[in-house]
Amino acid sequence: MRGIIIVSLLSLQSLVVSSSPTSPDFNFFYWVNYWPGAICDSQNGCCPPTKGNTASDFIIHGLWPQFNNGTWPAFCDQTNLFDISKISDLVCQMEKKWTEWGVWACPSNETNLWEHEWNKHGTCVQSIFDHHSYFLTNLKFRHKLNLLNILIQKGIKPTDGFYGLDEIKNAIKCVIGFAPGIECNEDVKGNKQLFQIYICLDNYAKEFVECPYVPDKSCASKIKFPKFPERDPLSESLSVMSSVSTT
Ligand code: U2P
Repeated sequence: MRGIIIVSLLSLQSLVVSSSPTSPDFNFFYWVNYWPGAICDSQNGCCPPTKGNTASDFIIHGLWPQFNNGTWPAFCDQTNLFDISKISDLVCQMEKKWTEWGVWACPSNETNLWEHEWNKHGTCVQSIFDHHSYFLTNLKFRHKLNLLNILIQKGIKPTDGFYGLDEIKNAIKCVIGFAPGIECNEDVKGNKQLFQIYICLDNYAKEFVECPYVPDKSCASKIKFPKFPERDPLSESLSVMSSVSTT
């Protein structure tokens, strides 16, 4: 009798193991947000999102699977490319938090960035996410973590002032427990400035973790936190180059 119970338990266990989702074949995630001001003042102008929010804030770039050695998979599945119909209930939220501030093409195309992020990164994480859960996970973290507020609370404001790189990292570490990676670019005068923030998540994108591989993204020890692109009070549009390709 006891033998039968043990055999049944073992077969039940193998059933559970074989029916659970496959485990991730990458090591962790970068969840990356960018600061539009650093795009616009690196080029003397930029193209604001045509729809959605242009309030001063960080914007989602994407959720990127990573390997511990600093490399990453990309464009893993040509058979399941971006399909907006699978995320139609999320579009309103994405228009607020996940927009594209273009520098090359105006007007910027609302869905370009979403399509690119799914095709490049989302197709590599299908062991844990489908279309909907990939985009929803980004939005959930965006609601959970207000990076601009975290910095402002520590006196780090987007007013073209300079702040210590460690000061910025520590402000975020105080809240999530782990230092983020910071990517800089240069303004037109050559000043290094805050461009993107890399938050590390475990390989199921559930928890913040210590970055297994810290991206070295060309910052200086003091970096500029650029202003958010300003509105043109006359046209109600942003004072950038949005008129270029609409003519
Ligand atoms: O660096 C260029 C682009 O490659 C992707 N990337 C970069 C670094 C990294 O550690 N992981 C990673 O995925 C990003 O892809 P994107 O979605 O922007 O095309 C990054 O911008």
